[in-house]
Order: sequence, then structure tokens, then C-alpha cells
Amino acid sequence: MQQETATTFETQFEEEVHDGLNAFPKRLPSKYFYDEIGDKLFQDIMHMPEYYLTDAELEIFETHKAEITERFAADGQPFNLIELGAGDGKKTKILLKQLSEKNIDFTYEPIDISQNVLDGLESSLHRELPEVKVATQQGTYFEALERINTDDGTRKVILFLGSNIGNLLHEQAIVFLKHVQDLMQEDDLFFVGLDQKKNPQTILDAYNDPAGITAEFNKNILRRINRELEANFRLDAFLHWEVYDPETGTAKSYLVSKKRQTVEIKKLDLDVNFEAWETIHTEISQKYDDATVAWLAEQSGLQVTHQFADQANQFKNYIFKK
Ligand code: AVI
Repeated sequence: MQQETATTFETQFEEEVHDGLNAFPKRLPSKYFYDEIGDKLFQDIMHMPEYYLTDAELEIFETHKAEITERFAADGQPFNLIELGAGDGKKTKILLKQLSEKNIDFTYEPIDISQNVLDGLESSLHRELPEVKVATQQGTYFEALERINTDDGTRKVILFLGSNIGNLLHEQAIVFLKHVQDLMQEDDLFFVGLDQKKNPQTILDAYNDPAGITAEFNKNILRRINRELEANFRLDAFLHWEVYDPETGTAKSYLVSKKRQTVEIKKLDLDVNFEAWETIHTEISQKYDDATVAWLAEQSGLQVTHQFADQANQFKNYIFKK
């Protein structure tokens, strides 16, 4: 009888790379795109003309900032404006500025895993909007949210922008939303940006730019495995490939092996064989419509109270409450 030796891993990254590349079909989680190089590439993506998501959400904030912030401040009581995964805060600053111009009492609490990101955001806020009270929260979303929750009973408005939830399968999104719901009090709000179903070509173009920035972003996971796990992936031996299913609204990114090849991952003591044209599924970017959003909300014990769209209906921000 063959004996299975249980492999032990030092990090979750090692385990997920090991399991994903031993699976059939092969897969790697997109959360590992984001190291220093990946963060920079994603910033570049957000400035690409094809990546309409950022501009559409900015347009929503510029157009509807008065109504959005009035809803945030509903009862006139001080509140905490908590942002999950704040990044450079470019979009949020529009709302922060509006809130402070209206003399609304709030504290901005951006949560990010990276202290570096938080430090950069905090110093830019001190420069640009010195009157805004800022309390950065380093940690994972839920670690930080749980910490904030036990502080005092202050009402919360939680922001989750940029269609970040779209990188989760519906099933995972529901687990995530239920967790947020569980940490919300009755009067708290959850403000979420969700990319909408649209002309499939527009979506394919956004994830398959001619300059190849998205391809670099996708391949960054291989670069990271090379560096952190002592592997020898040749990035030019893989092709970035995007598909979009207009029925389900799911965009999927793949890395496709251009030839039969073996990659060695020393740190995992693993040789990974690829057939020619074999795939690694790396990311989903889900697109939504109102019915799907209402279904997700219902599954998670939330309800949609308001929504805001850009002129072209490319993107929407929804307000959820418990
Ligand atoms: C972060 N996330 C919402 C982006 C998206 O649109 O799925 C990541 C991305 N992947 C390729 N381009 C941008």
C-alpha cells in the first residue's frame, strides 16, 4: 500500500500554490498578485483607458457626493467611516472632502494589510485634508473590523469600493457579506461598488489591454512564486488569456502554457508538468446586475436601500443595511 506523506507548509501561500498546481485543472488565487510589483501594476491598470471601472466610480462620487454623504450622516450623530482595503484613497477623498465641507463629525478608519500603504495614505490626507480625523487600522479586514467594533458603540459606515468583491465566487462573496453583516449594528451602512454587466467587448478590452499591463499583472503571480518559493517559471512561456461569459457575468483570467514544460519549485520540493496549452486559472472578476445584487444581499441577511450609477450605467454603488 502506498503511504501518503502529509506535507507541512510554512505559509498559506506555500500551501495554496502547492494545492493549486497539483489540482486539475490547475489554479492559483488572485490575492497573491498583490506584492510590491503587483500593487504598482494594479495602479497602472487603474490609469489605463480600457479599465473603465475606476473612472466610472469616480464619476458616481463626483455626481452624487451630496446625496451619498447625506445618507452616510443620516442621523447627524458622529460616525466611523471604515474602508476595507483603502489603497491610495483617491476616490474616497471626494467623499471625505464633501463630508468635511458640510462640517459632518466623522472619523475615517482605513483598513489595510500593508502598514506602508496606510502610512502613505495618512500623510497624503494630512496634506490634502488636514481637518479630517484619521485612525488607520492595520490588519486583515475582519481582524480590524472586530477591533473597531469593540471600541465603543459609534455608528459605522463601511466602504468596499472598486468591485473588489467581484474577485470572489458568489459562494465566497456570501460568506464575506455574512461576516460583515454579523459585525453591523442596526443603523450601520455598508457601501459597496460593483461593476455591472455590459457589452462583453468592453469587459474583454478592460482585462486584455494592448499594452500588456494586465498580462504582466497576471504573470506577476509566477514572478512571485519564482522569487519566494525558488521556482523557475519562464514568464514568456505563458500567455495571458481572458474570457467573459455574458450569461453568468463572470470574467476569468488564465495563464496558458505555450508548450509542454516542467517547472521546478524548489521550496515545495515539487516539479509541475504542463502539457502544451494547459491552463492555470488565476482570477475571476464578476460583473453584476440588480437582480444578482438583491439575491446576494438576501442570502447574506442584508437589504439594498439605495443605489447610484454613472451616466452610462457601467458601474454602481449600493448602500446595504441589515
Ligand atoms: C481588484 N479587482 C477588483 C480588479 C478586477 O477588476 O477584478 C483586479 C484586476 N484584474 C485585472 N485587472 C484588474
